[in-house]
Amino acid sequence: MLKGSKNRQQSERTFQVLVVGSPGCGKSALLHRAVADEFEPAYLQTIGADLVVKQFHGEDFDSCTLDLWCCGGAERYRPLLQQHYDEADVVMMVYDMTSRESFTELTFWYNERMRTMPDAHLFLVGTKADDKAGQEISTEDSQTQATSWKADHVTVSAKTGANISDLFRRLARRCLGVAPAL
Ligand SMILES: Nc1nc2c(ncn2[C@@H]2O[C@H](COP(=O)(O)OP(=O)(O)OP(=O)(O)O)[C@@H](O)[C@H]2O)c(=O)[nH]1
Ligand SMILES: [Mg+2]
Repeated sequence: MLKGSKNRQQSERTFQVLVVGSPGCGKSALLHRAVADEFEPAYLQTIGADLVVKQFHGEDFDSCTLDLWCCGGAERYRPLLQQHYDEADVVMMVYDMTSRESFTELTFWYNERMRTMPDAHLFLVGTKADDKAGQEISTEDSQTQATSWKADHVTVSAKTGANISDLFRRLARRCLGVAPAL
């Protein structure tokens, strides 16, 4: 189990998740689909940072709360996440499957995590899986990268909702220490 912390009013645990990735890769859309089950086609750039809280009620394992810290992908917002480095349980590295650049940029976040949050678990998440014609990163390539980074790997679509609940279920299980080994 990752370290997490106890909620003030509840007995369940709360885990801190940093959601990082390039501008426009789909971080906010992913979180919005996860908590509101809606999709916004227009690009509304995140200014500064957002906190999205997702409560997870496991059927075959304990419940938990995920604090998802998501900052705008523009470089000037990166320092906003630094205050959460110490308490991060998971770093969710998001890339856009239709953008090789967004995939390459994750190396920054991988190095940052190795330097400052070596104990945080990694998730590598590919978005926009619905856009088959635009794919620039194959699942094989990203799986190879995930294996070398010892990361869980999931590809999702916020547009269709595909794999979103699977992602958060795996995330909650990983936090609670009930996920199968990689
Ligand atoms: N087709 C498709 N488009 C998506 C998907 N997810 C996000 N988008 C679109 O991609 C654009 C950017 O999505 P955002 O979620 O705002 O990206 P972001 O990573 O939060 O961007 P910043 O806040 O600038 O860092 C929007 O127009 C979304 O509608 C997806 O799964 N499929
Ligand atoms: Mg955003």
